[in-house]
Amino acid sequence: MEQEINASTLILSCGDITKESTDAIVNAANSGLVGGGGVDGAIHRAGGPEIMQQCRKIGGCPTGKAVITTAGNLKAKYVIHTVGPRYYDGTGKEAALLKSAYHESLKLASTKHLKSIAFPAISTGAYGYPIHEAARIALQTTIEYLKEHQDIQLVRFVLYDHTSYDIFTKELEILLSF
Ligand code: AR6
Repeated sequence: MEQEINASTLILSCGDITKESTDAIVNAANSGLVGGGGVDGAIHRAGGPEIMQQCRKIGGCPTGKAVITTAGNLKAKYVIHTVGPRYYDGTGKEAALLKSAYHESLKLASTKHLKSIAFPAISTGAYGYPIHEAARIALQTTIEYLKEHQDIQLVRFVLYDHTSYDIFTKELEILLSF
């Protein structure tokens, strides 16, 4: 699914984010930046050791913030590592922290003058965030950002499976209907 938002294009697609050739791809990392499973493991495996070397130098990233490294052997130029919240019961700061993870990643892309960025569905794997709610927060935050900033031309959400893709598509349709 593709949608123009102000001066930018928002695309939902299904696949493996490590294959993306956007200026940056976003990693769903942990606060130690020590690597792990899921999309984090896939990015480090495909990108090679240079990414981890830079992560070690940076030393960590608080939940809701973002840092940037090279993309090593990947097609993308940079990896933006952000840390989404672990989901407990939704009564804490989960929503605010997930929103912040997307917002800080977009801000970092703007600071680095990047024109395109690809996101996975942050926090919806090992961190257990319910996917409908996570999709709404991801899309709402991105749409708000693109309405306020014209510098990023393309934002892609790369969903790993068809169920996630369908949920993101439905949530985007709902948000656009308002
Ligand atoms: N491309 C796109 N999406 C992917 C890929 C891929 N190659 N692989 C998995 N996903 P997760 P989190 C999807 O667990 O929940 C790690 O161990 C996956 O289906 O990667 O934020 C870190 O080190 C899911 O929808 O990230 C942290 O410790 C989404 O990516 C912790 O997991 C996010 O799942 C972070 O947990």
